Amino acid sequence: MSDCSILVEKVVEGDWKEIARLTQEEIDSGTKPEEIILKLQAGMELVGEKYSTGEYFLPDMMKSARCMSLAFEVLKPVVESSSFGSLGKIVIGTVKSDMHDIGKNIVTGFLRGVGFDVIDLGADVSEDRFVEEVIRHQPDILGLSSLLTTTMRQIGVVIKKLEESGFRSSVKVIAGGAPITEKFAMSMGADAYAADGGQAVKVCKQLVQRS
Ligand code: B12
Repeated sequence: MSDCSILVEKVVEGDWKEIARLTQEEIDSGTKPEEIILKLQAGMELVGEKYSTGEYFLPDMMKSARCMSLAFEVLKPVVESSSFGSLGKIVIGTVKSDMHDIGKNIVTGFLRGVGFDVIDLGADVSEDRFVEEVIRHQPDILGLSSLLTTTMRQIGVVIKKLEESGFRSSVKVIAGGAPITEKFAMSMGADAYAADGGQAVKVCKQLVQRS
């Protein structure tokens, strides 16, 4: 099995020009999309570390983000190709003041791939908008993503707003994102947590069975 090393190298270097072709080659050689995503995610963690230590700056992170997004554009049709009926409805978004959406997009792809109907609100979504969309779409699950320690408490703010609006009991809330742990998600009042797309599929299936 391939270790996706060229692909990871390109993502870490922020060299986006050949990313789409290399990703397609990786798929064609039989590597599972989940495997490719996990490897690329590890590459992005390395980019984050380089940013923390001052080796990389914001433009470097942006170039790597572009690579990751381009790779996922190629992976998306493979991950999302589903012939199942709807398993349930999910509204998902990244919380207010947080622009990170790559992980959320990947989770969305996985959930759609197994047959969930997912309404993606994008990034930087306010608590008011989350509540409005829950009222409008009446989803089974609300997914909240946060990548910054400065925005992770916003998960609790959204859940509190849902409580105040009287809609908390109508929807299960799942939270995720690099700084989020199961313990933290629960302390914010969420029903569930998942660390990645694969786990999110498993947990969301359990959540709809329980409701
Ligand atoms: C790419 C990136 C960016 C890109 C984002 C582009 C985009 N469209 O998303 C850009 C360049 C814009 C960016 C900007 C910033 N960033 Co940034 N960024 C990253 C980086 C390198 C990778 C994130 C990523 O895409 N990872 C790959 C994906 C696949 O992984 P993931 O997001 O974790 O998602 C997985 C899981 O977490 C989970 N998941 C995610 N969401 C959800 C939701 C649900 C419901 C579930 C169940 C699961 C789930 O499943 C996903 C798939 O497996 C991280 C480093 C890191 N270690 O995370 C820093 C990082 C998050 N950024 C950081 C910082 C500081 C910033 C800036 C403040 C920098 C600045 N000075 O401006 C800004 C903030 C902008 C803002 N307001 O949001 C810090 C945060 C530190 C902290 N303490 O909070 C990090 C950790 C880098 C570092 N080491 O310092 N960033």
